Amino acid sequence: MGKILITGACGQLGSELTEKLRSIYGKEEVVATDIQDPPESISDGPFEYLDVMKKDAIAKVIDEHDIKEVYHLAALLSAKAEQNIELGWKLNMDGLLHVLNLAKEKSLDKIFWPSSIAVFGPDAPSKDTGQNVALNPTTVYGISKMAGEQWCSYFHENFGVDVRSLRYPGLIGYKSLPGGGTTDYAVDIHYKALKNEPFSCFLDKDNALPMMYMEDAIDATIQLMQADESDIEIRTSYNLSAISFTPEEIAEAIKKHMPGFEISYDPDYRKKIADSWPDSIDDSPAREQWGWNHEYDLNKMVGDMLANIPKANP
Ligand code: AKB
Repeated sequence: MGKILITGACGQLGSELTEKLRSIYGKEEVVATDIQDPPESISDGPFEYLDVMKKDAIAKVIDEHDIKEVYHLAALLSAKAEQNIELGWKLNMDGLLHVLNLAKEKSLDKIFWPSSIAVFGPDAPSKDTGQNVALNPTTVYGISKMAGEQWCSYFHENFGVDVRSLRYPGLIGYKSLPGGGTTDYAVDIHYKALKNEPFSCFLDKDNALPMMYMEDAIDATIQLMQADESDIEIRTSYNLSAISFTPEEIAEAIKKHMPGFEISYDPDYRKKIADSWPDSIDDSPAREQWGWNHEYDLNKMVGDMLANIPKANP
């Protein structure tokens, strides 16, 4: 088997996925790439600087490292893309199309590409949003994810590219910080609590959003990529769900550990983005077709975050 390439490996998801894939397949088998300097946890294995908007540069890494599988994670998240719409579109679309075309041209084995709950717009049912409801996203990020899903399906249908995808909810982990997302508050809140500082939230207290603990997100990703090709019936992207909570609810869960914790609300432009997304997701196709099951609920996640952030940041 050839090696695995990860783009956007220094990001919140990328850094955890790099570690996990290296622990499964061996350090030398997983080539991490990014445009930023790698943290130590990534630079202790193969690393290349790579701008995914340059197709030739991606092709060179694929050839030089005998790559057969790509986890293409490099992207601008929702809040950042809203502030730089041209870059949001260019990075998110060009990067994906380059990877899909290279998968076709070089007969790569498998591609993973993350979609998001951002594909849904305000007209989708807000509770238990199903797999096949209308997608009318109102953010640049959401539009890029919706178009990307259709490209994945197109390359699978027409060129046999084995591309697999998940619509991630907001991801919460203690090993690295997210950057530029609307769901980032749910990570930052733990850091403030541990510093005994009050937290000012950029969403309203009742802005419910679908969320997931990073351990679950990594398990889902590996499970999807290891599933038999015949079990993968959806080639756009699978709904994926674990928990759903409001800022007020996560603050209450933190207060169980830190009774003095204080939260206040100062909604900004990100509230409009959150308002356009579902409150919760129905992911039954993922559960039925390849056995997905989450492990962490809100309280278990908060307890784990509060226990592990100090260990990860000594
Ligand atoms: C974001 O907030 O932009 C991301 C996402 C939900 O895709 N975390």
